[in-house]
Amino acid sequence: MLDQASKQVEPVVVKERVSGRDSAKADLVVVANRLPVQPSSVGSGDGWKPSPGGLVSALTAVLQNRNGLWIGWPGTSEHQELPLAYEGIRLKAVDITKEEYENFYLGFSNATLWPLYHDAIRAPTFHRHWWQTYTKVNLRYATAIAESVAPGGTVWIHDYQLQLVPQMLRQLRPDVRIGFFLHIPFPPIELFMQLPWRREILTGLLGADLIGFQVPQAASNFSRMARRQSSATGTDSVLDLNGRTIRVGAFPISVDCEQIITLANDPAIRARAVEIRKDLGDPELVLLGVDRLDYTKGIQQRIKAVSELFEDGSLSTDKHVMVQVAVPSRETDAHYERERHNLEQAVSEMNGEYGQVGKTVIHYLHQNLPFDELVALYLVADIMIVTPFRDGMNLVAKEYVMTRRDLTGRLVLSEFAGAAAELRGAFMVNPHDLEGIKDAIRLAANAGPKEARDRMSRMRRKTYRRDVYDWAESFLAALQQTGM
Ligand code: GDG
Repeated sequence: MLDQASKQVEPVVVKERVSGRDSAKADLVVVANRLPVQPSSVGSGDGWKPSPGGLVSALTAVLQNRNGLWIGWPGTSEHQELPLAYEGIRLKAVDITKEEYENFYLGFSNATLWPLYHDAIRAPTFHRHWWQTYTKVNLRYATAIAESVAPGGTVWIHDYQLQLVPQMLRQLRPDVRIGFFLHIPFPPIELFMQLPWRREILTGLLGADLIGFQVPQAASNFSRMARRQSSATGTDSVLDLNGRTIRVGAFPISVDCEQIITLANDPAIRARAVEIRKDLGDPELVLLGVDRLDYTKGIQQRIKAVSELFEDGSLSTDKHVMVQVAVPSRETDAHYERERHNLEQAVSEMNGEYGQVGKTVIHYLHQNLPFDELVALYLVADIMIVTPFRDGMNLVAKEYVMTRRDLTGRLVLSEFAGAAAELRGAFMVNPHDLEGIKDAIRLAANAGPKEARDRMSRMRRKTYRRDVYDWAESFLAALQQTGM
């Protein structure tokens, strides 16, 4: 399919003289499925607001000083005039129709690639018409980039929705440097082999000069797969494809540490944390989970574990309480709808079984909270439970650690989150092992203050050493070192 799509593309003639810098063209282009702004509220015509998150801040910062442009989908198919710039960087929209959104985004990206790349926790669905739309939309992104990047410029493409873009762009603009970063895991060979379009995806990615992953294991999975399914030769970190060198490596993403520390020290947020604790009935111990409501995050398994701890008396209604934030996500997908239904049933069973009048054992919020409120919750949480079955990194774990300046919090963390490689001070769990999760929560609850302090300070030091700005700079520095 890629070959067919590529044949339709006439290489863009680069008209500018390489020596003359055209300021209308960008020296650095960031390309992501979404733009850093989103409609204030769909259909209201109220305008745009920045998309939240450290990633947007970090990428905005690297674009600001480099004549940068961000290309992405505005998050709505309704026609609203997009601002030309955000925080001093230019924006360019790629339009996606409602039907394309269904096939490209909800379909191929989220119902084929997402489950396949997350250990096939849910069976991936393969549809040829989804794939065709994925190819078509990727080509639209590649064309938009080719029209916008300055001669010899640099392009940084993000994530699983855009894996064909590197090779498409290389054909259109062989003069530019291309980096690609995958935010989610890259699966082991046995799983990736299921994909009917595995060769096309590999060819797409191999169009980049630098391919970045969250952890070394993902980089190695990719390189092994490339050597097996394409004519690439080489090692896990350097591949040669028809005389062209492709670098492959791990660039673990992080959070905006200073911003989180500032929020965690903010008197208003600290006061809010005290208030939340009081509202929860001033318990001895607060357990917290914060996730997008996604079947990869292991939320139900965690709730079952906590529920059994109430049942066997390890936790008691008088002293312990849990809060679970489940941010609404991909709600039109049947798997997500079922996940929500089952989760809400588990929550209500737990409260029905162990709650008392005036005492809820698990507080469940199916909401997208303001970040300040999230930080207040992190400050309240004595034990943070992060138990994904598979996760590229997991920023929640790193955010929690950065809020805990007093070194009192404890983190229970899945071995299968990318963050586990760095946050060695966590109480590690295999998220499939219910008894193991229970043991880890018991251990976390019973750890003495010194042990908790030692573990937390190790995790804070490690996280603080490399924030999201370092991540972006290190990826770009590695990209600049690739050969042209
Ligand atoms: C993908 C990969 C990788 C959560 N609830 C609220 C809220 N959040 C914010 C958190 C955090 C972000 O959402 C979640 O990031 P994660 O990393 O935990 O997970 P994914 O969304 O699956 O992200 C993942 C990441 O990309 C980056 O590369 O780590 O592995 O799957 O920042 O703070 N934010 C607000 N309200 C909430 O209720 N404002």
